[in-house]
Amino acid sequence: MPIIDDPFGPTASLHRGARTSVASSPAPRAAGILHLGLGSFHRAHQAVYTAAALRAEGGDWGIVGVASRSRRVVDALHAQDHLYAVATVSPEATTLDIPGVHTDSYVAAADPARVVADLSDPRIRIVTLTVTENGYSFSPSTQHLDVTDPRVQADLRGGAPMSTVAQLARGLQARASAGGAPLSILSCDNLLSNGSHTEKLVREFLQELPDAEGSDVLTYLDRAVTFPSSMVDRIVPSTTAELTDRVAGLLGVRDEVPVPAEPFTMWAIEDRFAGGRPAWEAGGAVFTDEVGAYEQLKVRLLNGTHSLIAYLGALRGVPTIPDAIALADIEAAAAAVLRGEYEPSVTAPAGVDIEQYERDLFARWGNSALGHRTSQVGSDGSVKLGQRIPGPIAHALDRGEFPHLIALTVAAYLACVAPPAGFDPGPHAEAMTDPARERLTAVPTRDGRDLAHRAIVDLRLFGDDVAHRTAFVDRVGDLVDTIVRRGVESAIADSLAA
Ligand code: CS2
Repeated sequence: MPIIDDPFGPTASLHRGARTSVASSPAPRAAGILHLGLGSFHRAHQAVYTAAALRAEGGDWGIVGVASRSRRVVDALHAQDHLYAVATVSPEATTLDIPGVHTDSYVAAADPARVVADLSDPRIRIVTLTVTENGYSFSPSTQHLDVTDPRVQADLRGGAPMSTVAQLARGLQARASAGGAPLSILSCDNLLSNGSHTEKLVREFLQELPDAEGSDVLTYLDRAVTFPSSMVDRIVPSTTAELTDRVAGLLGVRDEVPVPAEPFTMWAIEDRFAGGRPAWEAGGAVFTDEVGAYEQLKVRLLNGTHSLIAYLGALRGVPTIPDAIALADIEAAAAAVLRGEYEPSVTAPAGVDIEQYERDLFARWGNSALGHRTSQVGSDGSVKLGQRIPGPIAHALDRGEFPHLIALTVAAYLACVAPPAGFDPGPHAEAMTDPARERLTAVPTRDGRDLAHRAIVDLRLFGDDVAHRTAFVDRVGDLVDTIVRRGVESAIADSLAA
């Protein structure tokens, strides 16, 4: 039985013109949150917690959702009174929840000045971000704002800002001039220390501006703006036509933009909000001083292992994460990297039972009803792996141990997105998008070691420390050669036996 869980009562139609009325239009109320990155993850995570907070305590915490470029979700949301369904999917059941918390939405690329104007509006007290690891204009090689990025350069010259960091910086300037109301900027992306990371990049952008432009706003930042860190967790695959049809069947009306998600959900947040916050704990969010420990646990154990499963799965020719983890050698490799190479590098936050957490991970990856694609998890590996692997590599090598399965993760990643001449990684690898693809393939490489050197040392994809770990770089190269010459099964067997 679907649960249609609507905070505002069943009064209106989800879709204009639909015959059946099953969900509501939210009661008119003001927005207090501006969200940048109106993708599926935000709609199945922060929106659901905000709905629970509004149900519990009310408050002017409606969300204005800003999509970066695509009109698809924004147009559909306007046509549906900003209502959509979150389908919680497991092999046992599909249940529906309609958050109904968005008051408006628009596309930043079409209206960048509006982002700045909204950021300067004192009624907005929180800006949340889900712009992906790739959306922060961060250079792993310098560990600073990527001032060589043409978009950042254009944003520094002035005009309507197109990059997220510039939108925040320009919005903060406008807010400082408009009275400087307190504001919190809350990153909800899978980055370690995502709050201080965002703050650092915004400040670096402002420091690049001529003095007169940058200095007042820096004082305002010190006085009235906070950047709390948060750890977000919920597996949210892309929506498929099959899911859209299934939701239409359950709802009795057509929702063009439903979001599938797993039953598990978690949010750990630092409680440092300059202008108040919704009662997100009503949805189960944990407010804690240990967000760093939660982030490490999640980014390494879940996301790091997820990357391994995705690349090995794609090379084995399987379309989804549950298909991949069902293969005995991939399951063994996942268990080995998780327990032997990631777990030793983390300290569990108080109250988290790490063994239970790990058992849950295998059940979550195995959720066959979700259909999470290997190509989705494998996309943007150049930026994702930079968050997931450097700490655990250093931790293992400094203790005299060798992270063979992390080396295999990187080798499989390279075989997928920069396949050596004559090697066909298959359709799921080809479907992976990655901002470093062109740089990786621009120069032909002689063999695996040459490719690993180009990625890790020349391009510094995973930062400075990994670039100096020569034995690791060579091992990655040798594993690329094994994948190409003897197949991914051999590379997995070699890594497990090492
Ligand atoms: C995944 C994450 O795509 C990926 O890289 O590892 O999106 C993962 O599903 C989420 O972080 C789960 O919270």
